[in-house]
Amino acid sequence: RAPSRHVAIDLGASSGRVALGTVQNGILEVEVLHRFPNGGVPVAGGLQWDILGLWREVLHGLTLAGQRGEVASVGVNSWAVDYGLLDAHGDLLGGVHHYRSPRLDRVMERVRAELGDDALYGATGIQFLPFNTLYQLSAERPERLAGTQLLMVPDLLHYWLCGSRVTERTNASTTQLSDPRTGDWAWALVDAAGLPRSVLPPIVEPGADLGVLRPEIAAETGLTGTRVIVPATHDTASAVAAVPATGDTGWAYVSSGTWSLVGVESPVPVLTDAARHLNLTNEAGIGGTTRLLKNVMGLWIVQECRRAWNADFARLYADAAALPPGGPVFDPDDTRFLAPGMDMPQRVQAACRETGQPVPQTPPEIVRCILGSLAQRIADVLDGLEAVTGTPIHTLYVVGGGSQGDLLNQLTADATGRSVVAGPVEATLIGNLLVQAQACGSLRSASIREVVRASSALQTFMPSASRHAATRQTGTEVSR
Ligand code: ADP
Ligand code: LRH
Repeated sequence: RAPSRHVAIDLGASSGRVALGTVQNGILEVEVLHRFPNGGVPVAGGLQWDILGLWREVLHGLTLAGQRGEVASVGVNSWAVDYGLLDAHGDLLGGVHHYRSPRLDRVMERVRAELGDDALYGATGIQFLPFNTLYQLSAERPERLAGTQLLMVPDLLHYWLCGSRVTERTNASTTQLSDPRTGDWAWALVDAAGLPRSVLPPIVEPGADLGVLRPEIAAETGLTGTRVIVPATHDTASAVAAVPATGDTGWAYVSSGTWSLVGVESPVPVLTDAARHLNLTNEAGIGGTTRLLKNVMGLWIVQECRRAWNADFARLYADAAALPPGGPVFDPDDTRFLAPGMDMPQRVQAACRETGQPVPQTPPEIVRCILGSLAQRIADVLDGLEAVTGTPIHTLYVVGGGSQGDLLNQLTADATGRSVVAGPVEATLIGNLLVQAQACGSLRSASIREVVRASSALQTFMPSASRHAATRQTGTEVSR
């Protein structure tokens, strides 16, 4: 059977990539064609994304793909919650605000006081995070919303690629404006929040075919006949789709990058009081599944420290691994860590000092402290997930860029007491590509997870064992 070729565009908060995926005989080969950095741009007291810069990188990646021959489809995923506003002519109005922008100070508190937590959680099942799209829209000047249409970041790029204006269900779920039972917008909540219904585009499922590339894009990139097929456009949903687990229960995942998204897959949304008290979220997954998970602050804290020190990741992680076990831990989900800042190392030190613990001094000590704290927090969230679902978790699958960190993987195995299976690193790209391939009929009867398992190199970390006990399993590496 002829190979089927697809292009995935994965925009993460810290970097983006464009990759070519080839599916043949139940195996996926991924070639990353183009990588580029991403991050917030401070502007006029706020923080925005360089959306046009990202678009230029995407076009460059697509041109590289076009040089490789025929491509059946292309699809974009990105981080959640952020959006652009289009005017009646389809022009982007202003920029795309970053979810860490200070413009959101105390907006969530106001909306929660007005609408009530029961109504908000009951309608959406989404965790209270200050940057959810609901609060971002509530922070907009009303006249900016009048007569405009919202497109989430991947939807905006799909629009620029092919002209179609829709949003996709997994990312729509992160807005805290959609109903997990119907998959449609939670209209009563939209009305109660005073948002014009016309702002919200129709929702489509992952795998929807949006049509061919605009003629000028096809000509520019050499991708003639290529269709835009919507993946799970929320990066975490694509990553979870590519978790190499077998069976439906008994396992959890961490999608590890800028954030550590810790959760389980559930056949139905879990909107119980217990879930709400733990502030668990019910984001949409592929195939009608629910991603019952929690945002843990993740490697963002290390990223900001690295920026402050102007240091190299590999060196920091190697030096941190050489330190003796133990040491101080803090709560990484404290909101003090949310905003960017060159004082991130001092924030970590203050959190240790305030809880009467030894204060880490050197960069490796601080990194070690952050990783130990993340591992402990992941363990706490797993206990909460077990309590809420009533189902024991024995294996933890860690996917994403952070799964390359042996030290964090071992600390996570130790803190959770579960075996940790690390990889694939590019789970988001893989999930994106395989949803497209499935929509094109190229997987035949194989499930996405079967293809991932057959195509990935994984590494297992056992609790309390030394780091040298990590065992290699067979498989092929994703090329970098
Ligand atoms: P995002 O999609 O949120 O931008 P990624 O999945 O690309 O994030 O992961 C980026 C993170 O991966 C970085 O913050 C870094 O801490 C971690 N990382 C990258 N390379 C390595 C490595 N060799 N060892 C350990 N961690 C790494
Ligand atoms: C990870 C992520 C996460 C969201 C956050 C805003 O990249 O999509 O799932 O909560 O960004």
